[in-house]
Amino acid sequence: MIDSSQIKAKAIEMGFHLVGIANIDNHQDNAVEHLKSWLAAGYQADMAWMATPTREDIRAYMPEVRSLICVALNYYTPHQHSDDPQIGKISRYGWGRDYHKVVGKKLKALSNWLRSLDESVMVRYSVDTAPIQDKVWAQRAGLGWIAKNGNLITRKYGSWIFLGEVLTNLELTFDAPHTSHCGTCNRCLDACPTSAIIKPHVVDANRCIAYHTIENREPKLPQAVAKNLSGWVAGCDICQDVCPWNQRFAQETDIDDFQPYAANIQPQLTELASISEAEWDRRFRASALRRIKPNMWQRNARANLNKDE
Ligand code: B12
Ligand code: SF4
Ligand code: SF4
Repeated sequence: MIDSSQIKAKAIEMGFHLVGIANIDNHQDNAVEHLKSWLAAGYQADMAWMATPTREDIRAYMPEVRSLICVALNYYTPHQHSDDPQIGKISRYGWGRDYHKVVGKKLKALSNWLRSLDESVMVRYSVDTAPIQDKVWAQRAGLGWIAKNGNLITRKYGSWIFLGEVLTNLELTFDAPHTSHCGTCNRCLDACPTSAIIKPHVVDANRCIAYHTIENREPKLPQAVAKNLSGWVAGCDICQDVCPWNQRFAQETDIDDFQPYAANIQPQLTELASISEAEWDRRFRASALRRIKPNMWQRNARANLNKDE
């Protein structure tokens, strides 16, 4: 008999900061309906892959799944962004080593350990690498709540965490879903420079700086976004920076891989505006920022320098 507390203890021993177990049935959170209405409204912009039906049905991804072991890794470091208009802002999530690699390596180790317990154990793991709603399952596993700014906030680390999960056929003891703690606060909605949080919990990617700097492959950014970039060239942390939970509870990570590469903290906009393929390749090795191609860095930097005409 494999015990849930044994699995949780092993996950913590392997370096995960939070772990919880989600039931795959009986949810009252309307997550599928919310996803459907978000897609129907076109808030996924050009991310057509968000509409894959598997995202709405975890059994379509793994028919044998009985439980999800959800984990979080804190990535916060105390470095700060610069307000110098010549310096670009890169989101904290991209400062250090690619989180897919860091979280993925630990998930692989946890999966291998589970498999070694009994030959009947089946596992699949994901860190935003499969069509699974990471935040929804993390809330169901009791790690934190999906907040008004669209991020999962934890009581211990705020929202500066990456999420991942192991799907398994094991029948485990489930944790209770986390309750919400935004209360009457609306700071993130008020602070978003492009009004991308169109109502609490709903982010329209068409307006979101994070979407446009990371995912939009068009040669030009929409005017409404370009003129409100506020220095951001890769992602955007504004709605997390203003959050009182982050201001009170952020704590430095103990994971060396998440310490920033020096060039990512205060990059010169003029350098990025003309970054070459070779320099991009050298600078963003083993980085989640590789998703942003050289021409996108140039576009994002030039828009901040008002040179995109
Ligand atoms: C698509 C995506 C994006 C898109 C869309 C953002 C979004 N909020 O959906 C873009 C490119 C904009 C984006 C940006 C960012 N992302 Co992103 N992204 C994802 C991805 C792939 C899917 C998220 C998703 O399912 N969206 C669909 C919508 C419908 O879901 P939702 O916004 O969570 O909405 C839920 C609730 O809000 C609720 N809901 C919806 N409507 C309503 C209405 C009411 C009344 C209520 C009560 C509830 C409710 O139901 C929904 C669930 O079905 C996940 C990885 C994954 N596989 O899950 C990472 C993920 C969410 N991203 C992540 C990160 C780090 C970011 C950024 C912070 C990066 C940055 N600094 O720039 C920003 C944050 C932007 C923001 N404010 O959300 C992390 C978040 C970690 C955390 N602490 O939450 C994730 C989980 C990746 C990971 N594995 O760690 N992202
Ligand atoms: S990431 Fe930036 S643009 Fe997107 S919702 Fe948050 S504050 Fe608004
Ligand atoms: S700023 Fe306020 S409303 Fe927004 S996520 Fe944080 S607590 Fe919730």
